[in-house]
Amino acid sequence: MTTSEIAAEGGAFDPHAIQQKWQALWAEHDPFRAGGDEDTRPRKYVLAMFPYPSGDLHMGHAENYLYSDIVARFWRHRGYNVLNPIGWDSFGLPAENAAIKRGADPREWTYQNIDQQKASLKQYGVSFDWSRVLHTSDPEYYRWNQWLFQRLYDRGLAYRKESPVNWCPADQTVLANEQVVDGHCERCGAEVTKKKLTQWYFRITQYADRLLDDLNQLEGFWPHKVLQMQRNWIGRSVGADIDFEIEGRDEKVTVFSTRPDTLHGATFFVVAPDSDLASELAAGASAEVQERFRGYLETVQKTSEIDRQTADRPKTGVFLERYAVNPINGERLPIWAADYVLADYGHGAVMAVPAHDQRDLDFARAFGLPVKVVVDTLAPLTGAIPVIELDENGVPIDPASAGADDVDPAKTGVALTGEGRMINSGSLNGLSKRNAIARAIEQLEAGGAGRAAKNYRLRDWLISRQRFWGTPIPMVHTSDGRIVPVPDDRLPVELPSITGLDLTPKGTSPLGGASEWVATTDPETGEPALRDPDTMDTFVDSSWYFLRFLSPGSAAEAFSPAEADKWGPVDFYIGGVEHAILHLLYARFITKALFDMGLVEFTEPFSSLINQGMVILNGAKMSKSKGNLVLFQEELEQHGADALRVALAFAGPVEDDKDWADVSTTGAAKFLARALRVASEVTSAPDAVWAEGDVALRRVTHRLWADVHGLVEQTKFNVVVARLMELVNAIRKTIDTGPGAGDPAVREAAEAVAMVLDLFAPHTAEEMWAKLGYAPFVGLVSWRQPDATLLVEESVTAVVQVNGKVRGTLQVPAKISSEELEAVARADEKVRRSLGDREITRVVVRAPKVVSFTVA
Ligand code: ANZ
Repeated sequence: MTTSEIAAEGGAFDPHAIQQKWQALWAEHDPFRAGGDEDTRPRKYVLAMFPYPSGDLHMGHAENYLYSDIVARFWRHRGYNVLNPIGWDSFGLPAENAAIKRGADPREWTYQNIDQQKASLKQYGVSFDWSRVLHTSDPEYYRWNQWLFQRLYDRGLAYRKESPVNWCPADQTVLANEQVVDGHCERCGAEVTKKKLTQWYFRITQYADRLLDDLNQLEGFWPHKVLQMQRNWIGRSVGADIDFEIEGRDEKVTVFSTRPDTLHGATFFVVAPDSDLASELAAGASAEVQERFRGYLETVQKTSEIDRQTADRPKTGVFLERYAVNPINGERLPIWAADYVLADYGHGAVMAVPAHDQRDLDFARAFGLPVKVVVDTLAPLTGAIPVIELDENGVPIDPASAGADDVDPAKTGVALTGEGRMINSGSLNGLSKRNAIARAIEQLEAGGAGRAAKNYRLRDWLISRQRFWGTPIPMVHTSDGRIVPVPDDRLPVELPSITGLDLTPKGTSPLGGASEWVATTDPETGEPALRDPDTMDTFVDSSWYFLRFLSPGSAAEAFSPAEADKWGPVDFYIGGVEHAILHLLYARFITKALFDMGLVEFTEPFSSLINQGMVILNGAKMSKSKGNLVLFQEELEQHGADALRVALAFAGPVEDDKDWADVSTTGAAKFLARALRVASEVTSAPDAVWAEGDVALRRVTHRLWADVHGLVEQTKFNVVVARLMELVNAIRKTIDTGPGAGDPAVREAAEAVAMVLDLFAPHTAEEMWAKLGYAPFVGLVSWRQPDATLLVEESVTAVVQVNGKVRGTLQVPAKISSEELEAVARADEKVRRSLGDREITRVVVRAPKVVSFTVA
């Protein structure tokens, strides 16, 4: 059915006319603007992750901004002063790549798309506070990225270093670890290589412990999966740093180990081939080994980190003809270079304990190195529950009968990683693994050869990019080799015009080619100097944008700490699970850094988080290349905003994927037409006293009032829509076959529909509200309280028959299910007596009235 047919059927439902009318009124009166200091209502900050302006909105956006709008509208109805802002994450590669293709300015593409998305969001009826719009690519915004950079630089949290970085050969830019997925560029899919470059970093590792520990506060408020992904990403390991002497070298080499208890079992030593240490050690070896090492290093440099960490890959390596000395027993350990040790984890070197570490064992077996067991994993620990192992036939292996050979890792190839008691380990002998770890650390500390240490998988955040369309890094390289910040009063460092600039990726920033722009002066001496040509990772922009919304357009500060105190942290944040790691981790880090600067009073930016599912089509992800897109604008034009919104909200739980093939926009449009029609039929006067009305209808209305708060707070939006449909049907029934349209209960119910429908179909809801004789806006009306006397469940009398004779009656809730009714009947004392122990051959249940048993 088309909308015009629906309009004909519903009488007055013309979604486009209603939409235009109410959107014009909202634009004129601005009812959804957040209140200022004069507003005494409590505050709520509702936020959906801001969009990237790539073309028009898609169905994923439709879903995201619908959900945040439902929540924003809900809190307004609850009497809160709600902040629901919108902005654009408008720097980044797609704009630049589109510009290169068409020889245009990335600005044009970006701002055109922003305008289109803005118009679409307005048509969609989202209750944003439009007075706070921001675009991260505006100098007025990115100047504060530069300010943030300087504040981090002041505190040693922004720094430059040379190190091997992930390099995307297609996009010709560096990538953060987070932007490398399975060895490939997250954006373009090209295989990522390593390149040694000097880059700018943010020292997020300094916050690793806090980023990890504070996740506990979010338990129950963020999806558990996201918390777990953050934990794994930070990847804290606890153990010891142990210093080893290297024969013929003055400086000691430190290794990180989670198993200092196994020090006596170390039989060799491994360094990452691509570490400086490996090259240095190799340089002292024979010509032949040097040659072999060089060849090996070349292969390793072409191997991805993922491959290097793959467990079942054959082990490779080169003996460097050098020895390390075990600090605990003076044993000489041959030093190998092998690629399973990574240069940038721990210290890029390990003590190898083949008996108890699988990778070391594989290596030892491949190169014939000794294996020494130091933990007897067969020795029971007091109080420990014995683990019974099964052989390949499923027969329990008796630990007492298992000979040492059965478990010797050198023979079985299986490292002993379990619990047990220390053996062959001098003074550690007899201790459990856990106690031995503690004792070994004490011994190392006492001997000055080691200390307790933690290690993280998390790396510092590489923020410089060799691309044009981003925030220029506000640093200056002086002619005498200093690197100095651009003073605050000279910010922003604005991007130059693209005239005469070649944006094609070349491995260095295109900004370097803007010679007039690059040429500047040393802020301290006034001597000629050069600007840093790199731009910032766009995740910097989104790491603090939620604070900028609090001080829209301020030229004096990035955000007002006083406003942050009033509004922050964000109460309800919603977005895609694709941001589970990067964006959230960076925003959490920057919030903590700002907390340490005394600028915000909270340490976590988002108090609660929801990840919405995806909108898919026939089981498949929608994509331009597959040509299976459902177009937002088309849907909007065909069915109107409200039908689209209701259909999406009704399609299923927020977190689930929604298959557009199962979504019924026509069904939603019909429902809206019915809702509007009942409102127009109401004949009683506004502000009626309805205590007298039809009780059955009143019960449905008040059950909605009783449940709706909880349902929305648990984001069960689809259930709320179902309850609205139920209520509209009940109203229809009362009008058609009950006391009629003049009954006060009809008005009461229709008003409830309008007030709650506002969450999903705000234009229709406003129209209903007007038809019911009230002044706008229903979006600002406080919701009603349920009448407790109407919530008591209605009960009915059910009859129980045995072989056709009435044997009992039961008082049961009117809504009882057949299963429940049968169970209640079977449990009834009188019924049980008349059934006796005869066999029941048939049961017929007609809830809530009859249960009929046939017995033999
Ligand atoms: C000796 C040892 C004995 C180890 C044992 C483990 C078991 P996680 O838990 O991932 O932090 N290691 C240290 N640095 C490394 C590097 N750069 N590349 C590869 N491996 C490295 O792992 C920590 C363990 O990984 C460390 O503890 C070290 O091996 C190894 F029975 O030291 B262990």
